[in-house]
Amino acid sequence: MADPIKTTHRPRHKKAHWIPVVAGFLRKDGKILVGQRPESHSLAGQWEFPGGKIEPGETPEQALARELSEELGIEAQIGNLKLASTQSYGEVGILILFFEVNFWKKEPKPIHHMMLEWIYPSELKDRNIPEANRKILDRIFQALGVEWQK
Ligand code: DGT
Repeated sequence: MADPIKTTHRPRHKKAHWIPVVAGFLRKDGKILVGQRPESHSLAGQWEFPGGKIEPGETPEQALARELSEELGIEAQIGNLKLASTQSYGEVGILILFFEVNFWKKEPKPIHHMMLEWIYPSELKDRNIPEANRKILDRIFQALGVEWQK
């Protein structure tokens, strides 16, 4: 008889491969910071929240502080965990943890991104954003305390 609670199509001998990612919601004057992913990377040209992969040995907060320093040149104080999302890219899954970032020193610079922009959250709908974020846009709006209209 077929297993009624089977939830995965992955063959049993294949190990799951997950990559943990952190991203930050940086807010200023009702706007949020997004960066355009560089040409040389996956999802090139898409607008993302600054962040990146957690390295072994790091806490999520340490990883995000490091990524924001490397990518934006800022010294950030990482706030609360607001949201989590998963997305599969072929054989690999990513788990993204979104944190609010309310305080930082220095002005963000596009060290890593093609471009940085402060946009109103409502503008996210019309941007080319990663599917991982698109599919939870309603929850992103809720986390940002913004009215969600389709
Ligand atoms: P990659 O993906 O191998 O070209 O390497 P990186 O270093 O460009 O990727 P990285 O470190 O930005 O990893 C973040 C992964 O999470 C990447 O696969 C894109 C995905 N992602 C989905 N939404 C977001 C987001 O809002 N922010 C960031 N930073 N990454 C996101």
